[in-house]
Formats: sequence, structure tokens, C-alpha cells
Amino acid sequence: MPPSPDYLPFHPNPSKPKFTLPEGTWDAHCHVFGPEADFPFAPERKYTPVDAGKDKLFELHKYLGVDRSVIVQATCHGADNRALVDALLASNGRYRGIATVRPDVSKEHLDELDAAGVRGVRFNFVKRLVDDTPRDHFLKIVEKIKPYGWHIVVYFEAADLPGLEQFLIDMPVTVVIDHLGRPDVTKGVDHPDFERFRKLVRENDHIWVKVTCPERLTVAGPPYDDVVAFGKAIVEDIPDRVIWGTDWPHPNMKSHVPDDGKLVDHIARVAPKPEQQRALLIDNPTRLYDPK
Ligand code: 0GY
Repeated sequence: MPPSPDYLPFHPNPSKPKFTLPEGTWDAHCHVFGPEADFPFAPERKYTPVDAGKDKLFELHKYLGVDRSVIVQATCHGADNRALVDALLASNGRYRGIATVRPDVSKEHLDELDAAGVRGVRFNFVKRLVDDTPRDHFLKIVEKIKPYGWHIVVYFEAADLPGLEQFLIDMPVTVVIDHLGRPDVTKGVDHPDFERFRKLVRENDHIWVKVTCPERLTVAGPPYDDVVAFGKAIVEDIPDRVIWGTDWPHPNMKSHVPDDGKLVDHIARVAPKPEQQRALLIDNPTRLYDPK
């Protein structure tokens, strides 16, 4: 499968952020893709990304002022976590990982992932990215990861929340929701759909939210004015259970190429207070990914 012709590569030279990231900042959502020559993409993938290996990621983090990071396994690598593990080992303990595993995953593989820095697994429910998967598949995985103290990261579109809500509430481990639950921002921040999402995360303290991806949620385009109120609402609702990330290298972006410097600047708009920034960028991800 050749690279998708309509999928834009990542920004070759992002701007320098105006917002200075505090020391100890975590980018809690980014990916490594290949390089394909070393780490081939999964045959079952729904898109072929542009190569975006660990060296490019480390370079970007240095440039932006990011100290620590969580690399999330993306669907294009399926359940082959080799590129992820390779990047984690090269980070000398500074980075953590979220893997993808199947229900028949062996204890040896889980041990290997844990030793490399993996702290959770991702369950993807976005229909354009994965085939429909029975709930039982996920429940078997949860039983296997529970003894490691890992959590799950879930990715879904807002329209699918009603069907998933009880599953998330019943999870016996921490749940981290990707990209603000992917609201339809054209409906406005006061729409009952987003109210329902807010209620879910307010009332269930095992549920965390990633305040990420204004570039995906926007309809207006940069500087993502139409997404600010959504991120701000969640930061205000659950200040101790939010984390931030770049989502570099931004797979499947078709409308525009996100400027990672500008994504850093977006933080100050959704978390204007210094104590909110500290929680979002340092204290919360440290508690989740490197507790003492
Ligand atoms: C993201 C978002 C996307 C892709 C994936 O696993 C993936 O392939 O997560 C997307 O296309 O919205 O988090 O990178």
C-alpha cells in the first residue's frame, strides 16, 4: 500500500513556540512511524504514513522544549510494537509507551514491553482506522495487563460515546480518552453531546482526558479558535486528570500541515493559569507515567 496521496507529511520546520514549556514537560501523545525499511507497517493497516522515526521525534522534542514523552502505538503498526520499543530503549528511560496487543499476547511479551517503559495499551474504536472488534477481545486484554498496573488509552469519535460509555465506566483500570473525545466542534461547547462527555469524565475519577488535537477537531483551521472552549472546559472540570500532547507526526491530516510550535502555543489558551499548566504538562503525566 503506497503512502496515501492525500495525507500530508509533518511540518519540516515548525515555528519556535512563544509559550515556553516548563522544565519537565511531557508530550503525552505522539507516534513513531517506521522508518519502514527497519520497521515495516502492518499488512492490515488502513493508511500508510510518511516515515517518522525516533530520531526525528527526539529532534522535535529538543526544539520545542519537551523533556519526557509517551509514544502511542498507532494502527499502521498494528500489534507489532518493535518501532515503539526501539524508541523507548533509545530514550534512556525518559519516554514511556502505550502498546497495542492481542488477547493471546504472551507474558514474555508483556514483560518485555513493561521493561522497555510501556505503561498501557490502546483500544481504538475509530471506524476508519480499525475493523469492528468484539468487547470480549478488549476484556481479555484488560485481565492480562491489570497485574502490571497499566492503563488503557481509548480512541473514539463523539458519536460513538453512548455505546461505549458503560464499558468505560466499568473498566477496572484507569482509562485515558484521546483527543477530548473527538467532539463535533460545530455543535458548540454547550451542546448536550459535549455536556454528556463532561458529565462522564467529571463523575468517574478513573477517567482521564488528553487535551490534544485542536488541529484535528477544528473546522475553522489554525489558530484553532473553534476548539479552545472545549479544551478549556475539560481543563477546568478535571484539572488533575488532563494531559497534553503534540500528536506528532499527525497522521491522516488532510486539511493543513500542523505547525508544532503553534500547537505548543495553544496550551496557554486552554490552560491559562500557571497551576493548570503545571498540572497538565508535568504533575499529571508524571503521576500516570512515572509515579514514585
Ligand atoms: C492519532 C490519530 C489518528 C491515528 C491514529 O492509531 C492511529 O492510526 O491514532 C487519526 O487518524 O485520527 O492519535 O494519531
